[in-house]
Amino acid sequence: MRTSRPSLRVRLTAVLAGAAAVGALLTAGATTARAADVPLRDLADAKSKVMGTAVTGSKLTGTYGDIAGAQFNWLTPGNAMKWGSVEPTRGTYNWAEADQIVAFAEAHGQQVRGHTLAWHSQNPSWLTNGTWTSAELSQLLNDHIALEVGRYKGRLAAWDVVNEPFNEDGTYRQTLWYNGLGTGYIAQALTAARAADPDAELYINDYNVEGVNAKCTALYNLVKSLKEQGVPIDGVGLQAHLILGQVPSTLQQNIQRFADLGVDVAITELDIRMTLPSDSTKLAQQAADYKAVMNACVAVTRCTGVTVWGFTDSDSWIPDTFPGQGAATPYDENYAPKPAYYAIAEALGGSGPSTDGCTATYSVSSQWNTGFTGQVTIACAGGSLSSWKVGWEFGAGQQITQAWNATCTQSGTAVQCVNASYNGTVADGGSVTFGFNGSWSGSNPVPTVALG
Ligand code: 9MR
Repeated sequence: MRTSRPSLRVRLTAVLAGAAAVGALLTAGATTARAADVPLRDLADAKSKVMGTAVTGSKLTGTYGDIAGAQFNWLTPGNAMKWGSVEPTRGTYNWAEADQIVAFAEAHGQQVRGHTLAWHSQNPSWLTNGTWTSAELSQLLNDHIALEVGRYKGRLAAWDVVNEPFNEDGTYRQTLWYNGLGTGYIAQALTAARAADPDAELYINDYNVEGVNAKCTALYNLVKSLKEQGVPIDGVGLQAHLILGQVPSTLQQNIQRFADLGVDVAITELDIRMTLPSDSTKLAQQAADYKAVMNACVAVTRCTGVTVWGFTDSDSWIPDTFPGQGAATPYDENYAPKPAYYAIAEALGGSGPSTDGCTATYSVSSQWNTGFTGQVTIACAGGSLSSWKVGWEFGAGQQITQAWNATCTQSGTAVQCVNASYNGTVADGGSVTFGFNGSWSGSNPVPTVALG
């Protein structure tokens, strides 16, 4: 954190007091009640981290708005602050969605991450199709930053000033800015942003820089050189658009090396995509992946926190961009929290889903000389579940050989079964049953089953 200004933490604490009542009210809503014994934002705050999400302004009502307000203490406009959104025609501005998101954040005691000022994508066509001298381009960049950062001066905690400046091999991306102004556009943009809002933390943000690789090393060398030159740079954003099962093993080490340079690190756009359809095995892997990313951030003091790039699968860029891929966020399309949600909560010191009002009952339905068929019924009365997991110990050498309507694994005497992709939801007053075949010899006592 920079020391010349009140830290983000101090500013957050000031607004969170006012937010507590709002958060408590909203978590009582039907959809989130099962999800959040303690909202993610409160768990994160207790760990001195922030927990954010990208949002779409037009959706910030109903369940989407309730969850965004109750679970997160940091918002990033997914598209609303991009140049193409705010100045589609030269000199004609549209701030409606950006203003709305900032107002929503302030009403919910949340910080906002501005996104983004100097990028090669989602620029207005008048800008990209124009012919500009270096002097004109330089003026356009300065004016845009002065106007947009100035508009929200004192209200945004951070800005992704420069977005995605590198190619995969670590060379500079050939963009409007690089081609017209050389590498100097980066220092220029940062300097202009600092002048327009001295209190905002200024970041460079990129993807495929989560693990140590050529692109990330280029970013590291750039930040080092900017620091040495006294250019205002406060942090590095690791976007983290990840693929199932592929969290880089060097993530924590990489966060640490930036921290050691004297800058903050934020995970800015986390999502973890999978090949559709999702199933319980993939969702369990995704939960483990989310937890690994959270753990890496929690482990490094200068990692300020994690923002997910959309919190629900109904508001994610993945299916449009990667056909056949999706289910990348912590909530499903109907706003039910997925295993990834609970993994985030657990990494922040919280617990898994509450099973209050629900029970699991084990019975043997048939038995023969070496084998048996058993079943477990999960029933809810006064509670509900959006996913479930049951476990027990086979104390007499029994062994599961086959299961249906659940995925069961046995390790030694310990059995664990999780819901299939289609039967995780148990409504209040409803029940779900799964079955299995097992082997036995000697005796086949009924074990005690734990739901959790
Ligand atoms: O989520 C954004 C999506 O709605 C847009 O269509 C897309 C266009 O490029 O940009 C998405 O957000 C991007 C972010 O601004 C920068 N990093 C990559 C994100 C995913 O493309």
